[in-house]
Amino acid sequence: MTTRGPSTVLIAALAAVLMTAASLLAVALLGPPPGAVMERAPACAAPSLPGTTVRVTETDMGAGMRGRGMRGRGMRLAADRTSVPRGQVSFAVTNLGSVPHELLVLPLPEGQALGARAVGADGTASEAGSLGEASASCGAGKGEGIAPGAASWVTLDLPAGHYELLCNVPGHYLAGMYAELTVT
Ligand SMILES: [Cu+2]
Repeated sequence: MTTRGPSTVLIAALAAVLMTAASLLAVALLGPPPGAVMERAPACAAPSLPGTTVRVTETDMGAGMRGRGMRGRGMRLAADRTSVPRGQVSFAVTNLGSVPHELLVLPLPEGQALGARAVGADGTASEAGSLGEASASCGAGKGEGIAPGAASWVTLDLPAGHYELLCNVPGHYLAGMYAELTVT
């Protein structure tokens, strides 16, 4: 059995100090996350995701547009691309608004216009046929809604076709929170 001499202990301690310094240096060099330049610092950001990543931002005008009804509140769902190759598609959703939002991925049948889904008395569209959703604050998949400043993400396997990305928080689809995604 070999015993650790004082020099081995010293080297181990030195290595630990160096590793701590290196991680601090990495934070300093990489700087603040991209979200830091936004008006409101996000509570979290989506991690690196597999496949083609579609970045979705959700906004509402909040206080500045009050009193003009849902449609006048500037609710918007925007994706950074309108077309992706079939296969693994990840959605990284950031809520830049002042109220909770979510993202649903629904097929858009041939001949059906964007934003034209029937909305029930509860202010939501049918979620039948949904391929998936991102509605967990700072998490993947389904949750209780994405809090303002938070992100959510989901990875889906999408065949070629047309899809409608939408927020189905009551009233939000009618207020204009939808966008089209074509998978080729
Ligand atoms: Cu919404």
